[in-house]
This record gives sequence, C-alpha cells and structure tokens, in this order.
Amino acid sequence: MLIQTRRDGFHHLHSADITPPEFYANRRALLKTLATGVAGATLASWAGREALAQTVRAGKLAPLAAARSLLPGAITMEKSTAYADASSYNNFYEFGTDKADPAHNAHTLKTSPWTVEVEGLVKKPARYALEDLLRLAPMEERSYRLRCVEGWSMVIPWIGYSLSALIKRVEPLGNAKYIEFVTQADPKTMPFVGSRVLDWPYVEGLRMDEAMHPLTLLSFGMYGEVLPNQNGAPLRLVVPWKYGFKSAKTLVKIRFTERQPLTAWNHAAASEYGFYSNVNPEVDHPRWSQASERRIGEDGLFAKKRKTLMFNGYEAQVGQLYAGMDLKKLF
Ligand SMILES: Nc1nc2c(c(=O)[nH]1)N[C@H]1C(S)=C(S)[C@@H](COP(=O)(O)O)O[C@H]1N2
Ligand SMILES: [Mo]
Repeated sequence: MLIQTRRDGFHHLHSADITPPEFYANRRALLKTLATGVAGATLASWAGREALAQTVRAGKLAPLAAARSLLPGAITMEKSTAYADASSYNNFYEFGTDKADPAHNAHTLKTSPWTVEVEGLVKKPARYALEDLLRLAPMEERSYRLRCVEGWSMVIPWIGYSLSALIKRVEPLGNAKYIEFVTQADPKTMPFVGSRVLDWPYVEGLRMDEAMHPLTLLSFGMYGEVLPNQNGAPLRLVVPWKYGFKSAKTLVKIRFTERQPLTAWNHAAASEYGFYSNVNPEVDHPRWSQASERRIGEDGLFAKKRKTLMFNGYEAQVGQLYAGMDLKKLF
C-alpha cells in the first residue's frame, strides 16, 4: 500500500492508515475516513480482499513433502495464519500495490521453466534449473513469524532448506562479503513492472554471515504445497528476524559481491529502509512506531495489538551476528 509524498515519491502506507472498518470504535471517525479518497478506496479494497479470501483455499496446488525442521527456533509455537489470509493479503509490488492485487494478478506469472543464476565471487558459478534446486537439500517445514515493516505480522509454515546449503555448493571466494538477490522483472507477465513505484528489478541483499545463518530459508512452498504465485513462486528468500521486505520473492539471480549491494527499498527511501532492517521495536520508522504489530487474522473489534519482539523473537539465534553494532545507526 502506497502513498505519494512530495519529497521522494512512493512509500509504504502504514497499517494504521489501512485499518479495517470494524476497528473504528465510533461512527464519526469512520465517516470522516470514508470522506477522504485514499482511505475510501482502501476500505473498498479491504472488502474486496475479504471476498477474495473466501475463494482462496489450500489443496489446489502441487503438494511439496517436507520433514518438520529440527533446527532450534525454526518452529514457533504460535498458531499459523489461515492459508486464505496468507495467500490473499500480500506485498508483491510487481503485481500491484494493493494487498489484494497479487492474488488477483499473479496468475500471469510463468514459473516453468525456471532457472536461477549463481554468479560473482564464487569458485563454481552455475545456472540451476528449478528441478535441481528442489533436489539440492532435504525439504524442511519451518513455521516462522513474518513481520512487515508496515506494522502487521503473520505466522507461515514455509517449506524449503537453509540457503547455506546452496552457498556451500558454489564455494564463495575469500573476498565474497555480501550476497545480492535479484528477482524476476518481466513486464509481460508482471503488470506493475515498469511503474515508477520502485526501480525494477526488486533487489535485496544480505551480509555473508546473515545469508549463512541456518534460519535463512530458501523457500519453495508453504502449508504443504508449492508456493502460490502471489507468495513468491517458484522460490523466494525468507529471513525471519528481518522486516518482510528483505524476503525477496521470485528469485532469478544470486550474486556474491565484495561491496554491500544496493537494495530496492533502500534506494527508494534511504532514510526509511536501511540495509539491515532487523526487526527492532526500539527503532521507529520515521513516520510510525515499530513497537507493536497487528497479527493478521486477529482483526476483530477487541483484538489487541501484539508487542513487537527484538529481532522478531529470534534474538537467541541471531543476536550474536550484530554484537557491537549500533543498531540505531545501522537500522
Ligand atoms: N519481489 C518482491 N519480493 C517481495 C516484495 C515485493 O514487492 N516484490 N514485498 C516484500 C514485502 S514488503 C513483504 S512484507 C513480503 C510479504 O510476503 P508474503 O506476501 O508472502 O507474506 O514479501 C517481500 N518480498
Ligand atoms: Mo513488508
């Protein structure tokens, strides 16, 4: 969800601005909201998403077998978000900026044949067919919290394996310090590629030790099936301790670099989206607090917001990666 500002173009619209109507305790506030064009359109799209959610069900895509992960921290005890919500409330700007757009539009994405190029500072650069990536390591099911920078969260049972399995296979050179993740940008199948929302392709990056951390997941599926297009088919990154935008969808290239790569959101608004973007309730976004979050599915009138946890609750697993760093400066 975006708003346009005078200064530097488009930005995430905070979830406080897209609150569903039953959140409004009094009618006057609701009517006032309806009177403004942007919020009015948002309410309409929210109703549309509710209708859409009724039609999205698990059990339609190819099953993807996986063993429950034994990795410490990989399976939260929290209840999974309903499949209908996880697959109809999405950020995937290549298919539009409304939360319902990806579920409506992403059917045009052609995910087969698919190849992923691994290049840059590695001993064994290679072009992998999706089929070979699917066989590269045993599939695990991991239930991760996903915290969007906009102030909402979900719990999603992903299927995949640690990105480290692929990294080890291609043997990074000593001077490889970062990895850049490049995603698909095909204007023929992705209707919003070419719009000026972001510079395409959508690119992300991780420091090598972050990429090598076992929790960093290369994901091919969710809820026992292959990924729906709107969630990043045929493969995506999932980095559970970082804001959701670090988890790049629909990967086509993985490049090993010496310098910190430029990333799409940092490039669009450097003061709002840093390279690290670790979930941190103590560092507010310049335009809103990050101290709490709304869990999707807990949208009822009396639903309480949840407190956002440091590193999204993964501090025991990943805190060491950032020892000695000033997390306010390196946000
Ligand atoms: N290629 C691409 N990847 C992307 C995005 C995007 O717009 N394009 N949005 C990001 C954001 S902001 C979030 S919150 C997550 C949402 O993932 P989900 O829709 O599977 O919950 O995907 C991330 N990955
Ligand atoms: Mo996000």
